[in-house]
Amino acid sequence: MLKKYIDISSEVVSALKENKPVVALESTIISHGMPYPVNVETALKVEEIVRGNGAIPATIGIMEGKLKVGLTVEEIEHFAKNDDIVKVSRRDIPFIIAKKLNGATTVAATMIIASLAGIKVFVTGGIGGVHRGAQQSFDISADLMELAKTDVAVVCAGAKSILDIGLTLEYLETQGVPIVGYKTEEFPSFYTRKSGFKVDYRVDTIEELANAVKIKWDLGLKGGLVIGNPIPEEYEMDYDVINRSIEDALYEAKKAGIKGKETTPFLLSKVKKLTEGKSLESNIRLVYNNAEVGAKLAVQLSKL
Ligand code: PSU
Ligand code: MN
Repeated sequence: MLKKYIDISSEVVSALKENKPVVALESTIISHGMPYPVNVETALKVEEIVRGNGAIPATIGIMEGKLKVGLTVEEIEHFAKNDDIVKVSRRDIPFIIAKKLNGATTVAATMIIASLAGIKVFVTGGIGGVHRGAQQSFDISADLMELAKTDVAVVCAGAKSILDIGLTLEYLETQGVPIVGYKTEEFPSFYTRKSGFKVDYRVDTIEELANAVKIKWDLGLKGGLVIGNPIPEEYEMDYDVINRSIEDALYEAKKAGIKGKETTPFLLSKVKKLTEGKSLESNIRLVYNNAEVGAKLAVQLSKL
C-alpha cells in the first residue's frame, strides 16, 4: 500500500534492512533556505559529512507526486535550481501527491516521511516554532505538533529569534517534547550560541544522548526530541547585529501583511538580505556541525 506513494533509494533500503545508521535530511532548506548554487554544494557536502561519520544520508522530498527518500545528486540539483517547488508541511502531503507535484519538505513533513521509511534521526538547520505575536495571530508551526507525535530525533542549531523562543519552548514542554542541549545548558538560537533560555537536559556525550533517546522510545513515549547543537564559536554571528536584522525583517513582514506559510520564508529571505553573505556562511557551518552530531547519534543508536 505504502509502496505506491513512497520511493526509497536502494542504498537506504538495504541500510535500513541491515540496521545500519541512516540520517534523514530535509529539502526546504535547499529550495527555500539558500540560493543556488550554494544550496546544492551545501546539501552534497552535508551528505559527505554524514558518510564521513559512518552513516548513510537520506535527503527527502516529493517528486512528481512520490515521497522520495534518498534523493540522487540530479534530484538535489532539481530542488536547488527550480522555483516551482511547493513548501510542504503535514497538511499538504496528500494533495501534492494527488496533483503529482514537486514539494520541498519542512521539518514536519520530513519527520513524517522519515518515520514512514523507518529512519530515526534527522538533521536540519533550525526548527519552526511559535511566532512572535502568536497570541493574536495563532501562528504556530506544524513542526511543533509533529515533534509531539512522530518518533524522530531532530538535530538542529535551535530556533531563530524570528520566533518567540520562550513560547516555543513552553509549547514543546506542554507537548512533552524533550529539549536537549548537546554540550550546552542554553538553548541555541541558530546564528548565535545563546538565546537566554535553558534546555531541559544537557548531554555531553553521544552515548548519553543515544541512551536517553532509546529509553524514551523503548517506553513507548511517542514523539520526537529537539537536540540543540550550538553553532561553533568561530562561525557565530554578533548577537546585536543579527537581532537588529530580525527586528527589521519582522517590521517588513508586518507592513507587507505576510501571513500563513509565507511568513517563515519571507522572514528568512529578509534576514539573509539584511545581513548579506554573513548569515549564509553561518547557516552553512551550523548545518555541517549538525550533520556530524546527527551521524554520530545514528551510529550509536544502531549499536544499542
Ligand atoms: N527555520 C529556519 N530555517 C528554515 C525553516 C525554519 O531557521 O529553513 C524552515 C523549515 O523547513 C521549517 C519550516 O520546518 O521553515 C517552518 O515553516 P512554518 O513556520 O511555516 O511551519
Ligand atoms: Mn506558520
